[in-house]
Amino acid sequence: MNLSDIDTIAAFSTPPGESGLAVFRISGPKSGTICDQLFRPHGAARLRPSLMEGYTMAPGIWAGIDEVVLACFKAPLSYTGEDVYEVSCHGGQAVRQAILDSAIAAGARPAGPGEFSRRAFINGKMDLSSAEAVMDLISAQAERQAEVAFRQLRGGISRTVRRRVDQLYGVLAYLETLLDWDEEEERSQDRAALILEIDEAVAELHHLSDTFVSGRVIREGLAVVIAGSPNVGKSSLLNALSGRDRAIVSPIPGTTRDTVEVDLTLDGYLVHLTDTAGLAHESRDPIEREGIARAENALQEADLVLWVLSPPLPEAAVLSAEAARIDRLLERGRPLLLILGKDDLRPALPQEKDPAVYAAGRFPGTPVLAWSEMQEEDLAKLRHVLTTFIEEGQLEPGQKPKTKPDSHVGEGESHEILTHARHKGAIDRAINLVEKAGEDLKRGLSFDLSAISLKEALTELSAITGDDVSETLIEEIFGRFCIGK
Ligand SMILES: Nc1nc2c(ncn2[C@@H]2O[C@H](COP(=O)(O)OP(=O)(O)O)[C@@H](O)[C@H]2O)c(=O)[nH]1
Ligand SMILES: [Mg+2]
Repeated sequence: MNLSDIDTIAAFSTPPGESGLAVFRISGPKSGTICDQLFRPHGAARLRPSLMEGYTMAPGIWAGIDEVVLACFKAPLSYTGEDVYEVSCHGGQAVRQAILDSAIAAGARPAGPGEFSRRAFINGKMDLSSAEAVMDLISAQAERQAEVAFRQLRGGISRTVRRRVDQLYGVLAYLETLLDWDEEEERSQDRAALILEIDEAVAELHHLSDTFVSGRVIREGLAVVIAGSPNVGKSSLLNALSGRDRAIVSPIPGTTRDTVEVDLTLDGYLVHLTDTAGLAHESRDPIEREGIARAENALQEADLVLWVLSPPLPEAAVLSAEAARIDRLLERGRPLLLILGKDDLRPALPQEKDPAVYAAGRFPGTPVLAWSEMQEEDLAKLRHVLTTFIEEGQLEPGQKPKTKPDSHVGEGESHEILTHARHKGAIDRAINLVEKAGEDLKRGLSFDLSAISLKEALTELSAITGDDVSETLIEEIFGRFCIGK
């Protein structure tokens, strides 16, 4: 594309509303000329320094709009790789509108979502996974989300992926040299060396793919759903965990009729907590029935279920209906923690009414946690169980290595975590293809077959970094960005 074909885009990078300052950006070949029309520096500055104070003007009229600071970033040393001018103005609706209108009148076009970052990607200022991380960093609510996004913004995923790409290109080159030889000359040690390299690449790719379990939870948050019979203390549990009186608590069964959702952070991780209407009883009330249906839906989406069983246990028929519901969740492999609620009441209970005794007999092997809102240490224990679940992907600590993001940002590249389904999908498809290449080699098949699989795997991996990517995918990714980024 010819430089003169590229238009100059402009947008506010700060959100609408009143603020002390707002940032307006112009990027493209005409941004300098546009600024000459919009901006008049204080005094008679002849040279254009990189930072200037002055006024923005309505072009042609030279009526002042606002007192501003103008920063110039000359190509290619700018975010987009083009000439970029950044105006820091006062953040009010009228000023913002006047500056945007003036820039458009002077020849700029309003930028679409993600257009600045898209230009940065096209101009080689950042790779695709780093550009995706920019948006993750902007939308991060919890510390760990931000931490992982920042690592990816700095190219963590790309470096890890490119190492595998380089390794596989090496294998491919080796294969292609062997392809030029006669079959007779093929040496078994060449085949063995190739298989070894491929196995190593597959192991590394699997390792990366496995990080998605905690990576997805870090980026999207952990969906925790509290369920159980009416009046067992579910809403009290949500309030205790969130530290807010978010759900109404009362001794009247059926108080919570709809799902109640609250977002909280636990040790820097984002958790979406949902309280549900009591589940395990028949109801004729249509509103309560709708509440129960919504609870069932929430359970379908849960990453983790906290099922509360509290004393006194209900009569046998009701309890067995509840147990059948728990069985169904466990059969589907849904991670579930039995919360033995109202633990403070347990000492006075007869054995047959004790949820702990019941749970041990009916659900052996299912993790349990004693809980009372009266016992302060229980909250710390529950928070610990949840954090462990996020970090280790299981409720019982200490079995799997931690995949917690390495806080030593920039040092080494060993602990990259996949957080995007797009990246995970590409890695998994690449694994299948590389594995196939290895199997074909092991079976003594022609090198051509393995070369074809490897090339396809390389295409998959290159789509992560954007080194080989379709226009449609670029559109789709940057279209999800906000305007001004
Ligand atoms: N003794 C005791 N009472 C509790 C505890 N948690 C909740 N409750 C009481 O149990 C009743 C029902 O609580 P609620 O949270 O509304 O239960 P839900 O219907 O399951 O949401 C309320 O009167 C709460 O004060 C607890 O840990 N110990
Ligand atoms: Mg409730």
